[in-house]
Formats: sequence, structure tokens, C-alpha cells
Amino acid sequence: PNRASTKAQGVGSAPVNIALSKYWGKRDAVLNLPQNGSVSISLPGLGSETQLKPAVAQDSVWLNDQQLDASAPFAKRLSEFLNLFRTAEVPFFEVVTQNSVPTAAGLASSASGYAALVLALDDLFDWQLPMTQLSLLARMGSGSASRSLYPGFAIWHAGQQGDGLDSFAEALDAPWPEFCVGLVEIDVAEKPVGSTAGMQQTTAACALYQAWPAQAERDKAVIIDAIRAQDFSRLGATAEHNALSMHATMIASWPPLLYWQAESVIAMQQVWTLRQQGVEVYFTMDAGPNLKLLFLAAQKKAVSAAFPGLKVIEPFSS
Ligand code: 2P0
Repeated sequence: PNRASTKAQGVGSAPVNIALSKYWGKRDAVLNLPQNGSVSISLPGLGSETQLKPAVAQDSVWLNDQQLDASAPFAKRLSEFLNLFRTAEVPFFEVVTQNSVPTAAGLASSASGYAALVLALDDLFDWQLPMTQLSLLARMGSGSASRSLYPGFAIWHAGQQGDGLDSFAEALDAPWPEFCVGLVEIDVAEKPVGSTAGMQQTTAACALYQAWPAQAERDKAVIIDAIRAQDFSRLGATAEHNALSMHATMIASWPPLLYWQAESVIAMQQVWTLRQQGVEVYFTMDAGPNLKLLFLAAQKKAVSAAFPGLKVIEPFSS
């Protein structure tokens, strides 16, 4: 949709998001069309800020003040995505991104990164596209980026069409001031198997995966209802079960894919102990060893006491 009114620079920023009901598996790997829909919560204050400028001879990508080698997988994937947007006037791009999350540590920096980039493209070319259209474009960069266009809760509709025009995320406008997310950092080193490869491995070689898309759609619906009803117990239990079910499909693929470390399991058991003690806290986990805790503000003290160094984010408290 490029028009002639290109600016000297476009800017965009977007938060990371944590899926409460997860995206795992693609029905189209080129367009990033998912096997199932998902629901997320965005984490304000953690994310990406991107500046985008036209360039003359080649793309250049800067991440946290360091220029990436053009042959680095991350830079190559970004350049492939940018192929969708090149014009005679803007044959190449300079992308300068600051990430306030550890890159590739299961904290979804690709989600905030591609969402911020699409907002920067919208600004640079002055498209003024609606958010659902920008979400669709962000999805083509990284599936979970479709959800990072929005603050608060977001729903990514899997869609049914082969062209993906019905696969985008929308805001679920249901502020929940008491809602808290706690980040338990087990290890922030780059993960050995990225999500794209991990999904491919799971869908190709796991019989248990057959059951996943239907469960994920059911969980998504339950979580949307629970958010609307502010039924925290239902939300937490469904989110934790959804995450463990997703990890079960990974573990049951061959070769096995296990993102957990010993400390991850210890932290899960700590969560279960807290629940037995009457502290209502649940966890979710993504393609990495870190836990994300879900609890309400009334439990913040108890949860923080059990997890020293816990980073607590309150998505709806300004
Ligand atoms: C999610 N994850 O719903 C799931 C849960 C990780 C586990 O979306 O290949 O970076 O770029 O579409 O979005 C991470 O995978 O994968 C992810 P691509 P993405 O948050």
C-alpha cells in the first residue's frame, strides 16, 4: 500500500506480550498462519522502540546500539520481511531498535520487535492503516507480534483463509487493575532452538500434537470468558494447564524438545506449594526456561516473598 509521501524517518514502539492461551504450530510457515488462536496480555514498559529510515545501498540493522552482521539469522529474517515493503524510492532500510527485554530469552522480543517495526513502517510511509491491518502485517514478521500492537489483553484469531487476511489480533478491552504478572528469570541466555524451528519439530514429529489445536481453541474461549467475568481462578488454572499442555507436545516430539531447566521445575513446584498454602498464583511458560507468574494485587506481597527478585508488572495500573 505504499504511497508517495515517504517521511525522512518512521518511529514505532510496542510492548512484549505473554500468551495466556498459546500459539504453537503453523498451518502456513510463509505467512505465519497459526493452527489455533491465542490470547495474550501485554507488558507495558518492556518492549521495543524502533526508528526506520530509507537507505541507499543495503539494509542495516542496529539492535541495542550494536550493528548486526547482515548474515546473522536475525538480520536475514528481518530483511526478508522488509522485502514486502521496498519501493523505488525506498529500496533499503536502516532499522535501529532498542529492546528493553533480553533478546531471545522466551520473553518474546520478536513480538515487540516486529510490532514496533510495522508501526514504524506505517509512520514512514504514512499509510495510516487500522490496527487490525497492522496486526496482520506484524504477524507476517512473527506470529506473536500480531498481539503486541495492543496494550492490555489481545485476541489473535487463527482465521481460516489461505491468504491469511482473517488472521490478525484485536484488543480485548477489559481493564483489570488488580491483574499482575511476575517474571521469574531462570536463564536469559539465547535459547538453543528458536520458536519457529521448535513449532516445526513439534508439528512434524509428535502424535500428541494432534490434540493441541482443539484444546487451545477451547482454552482461548474459556480465558476470554474468564477475563470478561474477572474470574481469576478460572483464568489462572486454564492458562497454566494450557502452557503445560503445549510443553507436553514439545516433550513428546522426537527428538525431544525441552525448554525447561532444573530450576524451572523447582519454581513450578514452588507455585504449587504456594497454592496449597492458599496463595492464589499460577504460572505460564513459553519457549524458554523462565516462568511468568499470574496473580492478583492482593497476593503480590506473598508471591514476592516466595520469589526474591521477582519483577512484578501491573499491566493496567498507570
Ligand atoms: C505464544 N510462543 O503464543 C507462543 C507460546 C512461544 C510459546 O509465539 O515463528 O516468535 O515468529 O511466528 O511468535 C513465540 O513464537 O514464532 C510464540 P514465529 P513466535 O506466545
